[in-house]
Amino acid sequence: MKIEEAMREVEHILPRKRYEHTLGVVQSAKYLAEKYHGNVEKAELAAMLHDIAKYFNKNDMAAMIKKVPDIPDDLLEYHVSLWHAPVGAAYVKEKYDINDNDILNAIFYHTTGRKGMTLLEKIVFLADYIEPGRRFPGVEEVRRLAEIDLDTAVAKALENTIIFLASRHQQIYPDTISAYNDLINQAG
Ligand code: DGI
Ligand code: FE
Ligand code: FE
Ligand code: FE
Repeated sequence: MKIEEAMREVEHILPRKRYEHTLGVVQSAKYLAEKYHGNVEKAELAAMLHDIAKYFNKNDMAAMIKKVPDIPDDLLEYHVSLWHAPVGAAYVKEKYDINDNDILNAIFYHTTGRKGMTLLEKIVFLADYIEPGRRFPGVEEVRRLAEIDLDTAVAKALENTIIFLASRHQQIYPDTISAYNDLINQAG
């Protein structure tokens, strides 16, 4: 699938605000892919499609999670805001015949991350966090770290997310913790 085609699809599927966020993620993903020697084309396409399932119906998403073998069913026990990432990956695979696992995994893990994230997964995860339209406490520091070191920036974004969720008594999905543990620098 070409980026222009993906853009037209997403523009029709997403509300304007979410579409604008998506364009911001594409811009940041391109920037990070160039900076950290990732695949720019794949980064842009994964970013363009990453939130495609954001407003899918909750029951439809639950049905898809149960049906698709690649999506762990334990997600159903966690917050609904996690579902659109794996569901989006399964959707673009089925609907647009995207079979590139780099791209699919970058979409699949864009919300939680995971242990052993690929370069493309880190790029899309971080781009989603720091795109120009994002304004929340801590984003400036992660933007600054993104200029210095990719892993440090992803780790800080995960740390902020974990602290934010815990402070609101929200569950933390195990992949989020695994991603964090995997990326923080152990001092010996
Ligand atoms: O879809 P976006 O709004 O662009 O961003 P996202 O896909 O990164 O995150 C969606 C939401 O998921 C966001 O409010 C933070 C939340 N989230 C991220 N990791 C976890 C999480 N929520 C829970 N409950 N557990 C997590 O591990
Ligand atoms: Fe998302
Ligand atoms: Fe499943
Ligand atoms: Fe997003």
